[in-house]
Amino acid sequence: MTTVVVPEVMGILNVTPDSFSDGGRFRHIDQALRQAEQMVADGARYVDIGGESTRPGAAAVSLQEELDRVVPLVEKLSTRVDVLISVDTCKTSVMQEVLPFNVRMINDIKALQDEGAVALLAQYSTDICLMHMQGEPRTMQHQPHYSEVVEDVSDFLAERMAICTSAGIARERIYLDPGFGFGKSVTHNYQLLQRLEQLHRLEQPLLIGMSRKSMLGQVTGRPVEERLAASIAAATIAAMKGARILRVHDVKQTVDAMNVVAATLAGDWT
Ligand code: 7PM
Repeated sequence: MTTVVVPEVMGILNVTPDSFSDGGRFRHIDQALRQAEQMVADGARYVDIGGESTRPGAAAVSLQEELDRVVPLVEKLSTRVDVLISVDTCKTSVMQEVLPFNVRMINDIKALQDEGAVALLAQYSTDICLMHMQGEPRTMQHQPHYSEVVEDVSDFLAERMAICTSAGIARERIYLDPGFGFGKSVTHNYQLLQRLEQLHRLEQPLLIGMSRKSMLGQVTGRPVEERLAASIAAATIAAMKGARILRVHDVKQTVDAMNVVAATLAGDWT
């Protein structure tokens, strides 16, 4: 039997009422727990919990509101569901409240740039995802500009990683993410996907999120609720280019695709 590595699947569990594709259906904890259980049954290794909408143009969520949405869910999930918990936040005070629970990853679209975030994470052993974003969520899609997008994203991630390791965060804890859709034109996104391998030069595992994003809507002409096939294509491409974790809405279908990738890479089925 040949063993091959295909990406782990991270299911997106959004607890924001204005989440762009789930319409706030998971506002209630019980529903969120059931959703997490289903994701595990479908083959997710992680669930990613985010209480702040990062939709381009979205209003910022207050700290108290984010805490109210996220902390009780993390607490219950950590004792009741056998899954690795990722918390999607860029606020140091939210990290501080969830880290004492059994959290495996802090997924930060601002790459630990909030004050005190790096120092806080240095005191824990949680994994960290450092994501690239140009600008701020509210305005990031207005005229994104790069001298060379893959180089620029790579340089940013290398710099954030250096700041983390200098503060005492072990390299083994760090995942990198080019941040598809975050301050990028459609062309920038496809240049990043075309040359994803280039990010392996940083020698860290890659976490990739393209599920239902507008880069898929643009090339298919589909609205967000009709982007499953495009999302599976994008996930498969990222897998073939060596991504370690795929952050997705549609866990079951993505896991099926990853089983096809695994059989292909192995040239075998077991
Ligand atoms: C509205 C627009 C709501 C965009 C949500 C989003 C990523 C992430 C998000 C990603 C990592 C989405 C995004 N995307 N974290 N959080 N990487 N690490 O489509 O690509 O889910 S939020």
